Amino acid sequence: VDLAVSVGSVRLPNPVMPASGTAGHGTELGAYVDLGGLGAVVVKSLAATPWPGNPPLRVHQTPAGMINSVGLQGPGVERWLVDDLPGLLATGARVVASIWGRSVDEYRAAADLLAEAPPGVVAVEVNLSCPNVSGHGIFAQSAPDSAAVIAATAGCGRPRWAKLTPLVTDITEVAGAVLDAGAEALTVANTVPGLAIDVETRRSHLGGGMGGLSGPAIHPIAVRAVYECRAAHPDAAIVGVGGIARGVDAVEMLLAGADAVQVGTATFADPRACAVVLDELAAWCRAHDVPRVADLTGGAHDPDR
Ligand code: RRO
Repeated sequence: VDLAVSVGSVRLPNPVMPASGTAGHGTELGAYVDLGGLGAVVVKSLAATPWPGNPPLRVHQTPAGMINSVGLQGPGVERWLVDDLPGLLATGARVVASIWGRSVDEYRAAADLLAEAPPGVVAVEVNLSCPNVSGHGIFAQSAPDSAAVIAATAGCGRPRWAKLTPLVTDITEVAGAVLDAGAEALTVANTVPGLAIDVETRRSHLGGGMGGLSGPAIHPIAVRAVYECRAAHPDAAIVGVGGIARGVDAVEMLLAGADAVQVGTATFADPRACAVVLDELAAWCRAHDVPRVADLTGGAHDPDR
């Protein structure tokens, strides 16, 4: 099976990568999977400057899925370029840097610092949709705000993937705005804001209060959002993310319209989850006589099948 895919201008040997926030900032998953053998490695969102993140607890399990309020903890782009990136590139991984900011200018600063990153940083995912920036709304809930951030991040000098939230009235409108502003791909989608209350303390289980719900609960939401984006923007590159834990989940996301997929929450239960999804995806293609995994993309839209 030919596993190679393209996400816009970025050629990847296969379509499976860890979602931002699940593989740390460097080689954390390297003890469990061959990072160079994955499609790419997306690191946790970085700001221009170091950021401490939220107080504990930062993750909570519910029957529906996981809720996190990590709060964007990170070393900042400058330290990351020196402390984490060289080791990650040494694994042979294609690296996707994820950036965030509290303002258009903070996004611009983070992007500009990435201009000097080596070519192994193949793309920059612009995280417009973190639910845990205290005191701030979600950029991706506004098409004009999202477009302004994408326009401001061109200085990174590489393809930008806009990471969207599914919690909007019309995700295709935001998608159109970021594509018009220069995004090469859509990453669809981030976690969904949620809250879990400890009935004894009558307070949130999480130190940060609200959190982002992920895992199986959001899989159909993400598949729907990818499907809508593919239908509205047939030529867009799309990276599908949300509740992918097995090969068939990835097949479903590709059929909805994704060119590649990211594995997030499943990685916390099994750090080899990306490798499992990739192996099962390849086996599924063999069993179904699909010679090229790229041929699956958008298959659920094809009226002839
Ligand atoms: O760090 C976080 O709390 C976080 C981020 Br940046 C994000 O984009 N999505 C999420 O669920 N958590």
